[in-house]
Amino acid sequence: MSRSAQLVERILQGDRRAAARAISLLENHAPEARAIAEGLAGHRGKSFRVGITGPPGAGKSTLVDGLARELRKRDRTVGVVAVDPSSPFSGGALLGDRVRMGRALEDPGVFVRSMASRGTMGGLARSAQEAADVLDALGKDWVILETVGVGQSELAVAAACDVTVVVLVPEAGGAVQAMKAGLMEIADLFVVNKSDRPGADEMLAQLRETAHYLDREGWKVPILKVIAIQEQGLEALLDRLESYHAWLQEGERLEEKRLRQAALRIRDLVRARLEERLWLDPEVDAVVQENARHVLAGQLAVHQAAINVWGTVRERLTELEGI
Ligand SMILES: Nc1nc2c(ncn2[C@@H]2O[C@H](COP(=O)(O)OP(=O)(O)OP(=O)(O)O)[C@@H](O)[C@H]2O)c(=O)[nH]1
Ligand SMILES: [Mg+2]
Repeated sequence: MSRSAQLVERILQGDRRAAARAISLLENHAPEARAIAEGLAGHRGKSFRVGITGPPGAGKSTLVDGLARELRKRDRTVGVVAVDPSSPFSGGALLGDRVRMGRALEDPGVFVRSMASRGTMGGLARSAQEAADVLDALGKDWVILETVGVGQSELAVAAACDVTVVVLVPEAGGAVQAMKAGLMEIADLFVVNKSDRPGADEMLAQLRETAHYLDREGWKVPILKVIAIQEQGLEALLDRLESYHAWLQEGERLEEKRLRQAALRIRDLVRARLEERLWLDPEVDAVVQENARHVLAGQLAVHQAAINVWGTVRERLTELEGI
């Protein structure tokens, strides 16, 4: 049996160290990464995947910690992938998250992993979902992915889950701010955290008005008042998440949602690989540079330059090795 196959075997038996190791190898695009991903392919889809996102400091980690403990009370095991935008480190939980998620971490039924969003070469969504795949294979009933809701790749992490929870706070500038950040489109459920602070009820009212227009194929997007730090509203939140899970499992909803997401993951990977291959290819780059000079000299419209580059791209594509 190959080393990757052994690692996958150990993950399937619930070996946490093997899981941690596999996540690192996947994250670093190690030579074994592809074999591990292939080994895991037949073992995904069992866990309920929850994306939690929102502005920096909204209380997401505090909420995840509370949710994890609440889930444990209901006898569910939990995996957490926390994407930290500020951290240049990767591998293992970071000190900050260790402190904030302290209580949940002591429980063997909970597995927490932090990853840095820097240096993932635009493949953040992929790395995070692959880490979630590992925790899925490890047998965690729920896998929660926490990302800060800034930037497309961070939003993509949360949007690629079975359910997306958007965490807002009273002082975040209300629903308008959330709309601008692209959070409205991806939310299946809103949490107004830090509801111990002034302005919480206004925020709730504003959100209710806006969320009224949201269309989620018949799912009415709930808006919940939470004080994560006092563990208030967590049971209600978990109840709603369970309802959403049950709703998804009616008919083909879950399957269809996952199918759309799998298609997105495939497109995303092909696009990333294409760009890596093409824009780093010296021949293509030379044509891009040459055309850029012509554009600057007023000899070419950008559109025409793109057509020229496209010609070279088509030729090079047939010569480049596969992904
Ligand atoms: N007043 C109040 N403070 C809270 C609440 N929940 C979390 N906090 C505090 O808000 C701060 C940020 O909490 P985190 O859980 O780290 O927030 P986060 O969204 O994970 O932060 P990033 O991951 O850095 O974006 C901490 O000081 C928490 O103690 C709450 O319900 N009320
Ligand atoms: Mg956090």
